[in-house]
Amino acid sequence: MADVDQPVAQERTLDRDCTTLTRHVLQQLHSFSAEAQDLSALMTRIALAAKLISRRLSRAGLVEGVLGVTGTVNVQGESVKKMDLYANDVFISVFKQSGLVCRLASEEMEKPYYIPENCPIGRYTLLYDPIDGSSNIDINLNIGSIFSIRRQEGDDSDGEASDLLQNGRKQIAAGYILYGPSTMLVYSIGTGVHSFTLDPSLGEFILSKENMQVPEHGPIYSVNEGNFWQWDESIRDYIRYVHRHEGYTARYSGALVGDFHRILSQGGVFLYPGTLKKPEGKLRLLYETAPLAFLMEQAGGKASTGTQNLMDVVPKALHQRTPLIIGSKEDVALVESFIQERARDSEEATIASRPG
Ligand code: AFP
Repeated sequence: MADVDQPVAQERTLDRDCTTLTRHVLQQLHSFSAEAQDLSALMTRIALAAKLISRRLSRAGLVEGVLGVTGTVNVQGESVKKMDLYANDVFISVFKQSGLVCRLASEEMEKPYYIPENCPIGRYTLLYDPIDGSSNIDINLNIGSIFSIRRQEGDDSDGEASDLLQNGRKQIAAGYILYGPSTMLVYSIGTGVHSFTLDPSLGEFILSKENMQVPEHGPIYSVNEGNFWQWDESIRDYIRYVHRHEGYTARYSGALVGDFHRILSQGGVFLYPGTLKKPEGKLRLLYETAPLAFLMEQAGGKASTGTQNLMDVVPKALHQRTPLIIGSKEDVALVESFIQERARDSEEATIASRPG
């Protein structure tokens, strides 16, 4: 007997296979307006960058010039890997002659990179971390790229890009690429968070999950506990709390994108707090923490510096760092409660120590 459900199942599979990133962006915006076309074109080019980087990574151990360091240090004082430079150039290259992006700002460049031929019409700036978690490259573990798109405000005639020094709510799109067992692209244009998986046989990112929602609470805490004695007492209080209570488990890969993806998928909290030597933490606001905060808010979670909603932080400089506490609402609130408690205690102690 013929299987009557077969055509339906086949139609569903075909529909899923045809939901490419480009089509999805246009569907999300329910429009073919100029802005919708722009966003779709921007995402298509980011996807191309992702495919180029992914292709190079997949052959890293086989070809010359992929693994290892360049021997230089970047603006952050970190040693630059060959893949950092390659990925940085890939993003610049895919936006040349796009007419879309006038400036790109990245972890690897002290100042924004201008594409003069795009600037008269390019209304957008791409902020990105080309390779996040680069210490994982040489040992073949997961790494990522993070991106954020902002509208250019003003003509930036002095080349200072000061319009970028605004809070995270100015982002019109953000996302990341995870180079893991498969390559995934997760993005939001303010209409939820959607994940795509690269189908190597098609060379296309195909929709995996629409409207990802982070659980209200999750079992995972993700933090570098090697910094325990470098943290403020309030963060140590939180860690002691999870050690003493059942139902928590630690996961930390040393690459933010993978750790974030786990929290987004399963719930819990990722922390990179300030340390004694670096009270502002390690992670950069404009192209690491703000884009991830945008995604987490869109997925129903929260991002905080510990004392402020991360989306409200206004940077004073392009490469400014912020502490990061991000994930399920309840878990972020729990970390914040330890910080607030210590702040209250120290305020009371100050008042009590005042003479008379
Ligand atoms: P690298 O790119 O230098 O490996 O740094 C990765 C990163 O910026 C982020 O991806 C990690 O979450 C974090 O730093 C790890 O830092 P620690 O090694 O200090 O835990």
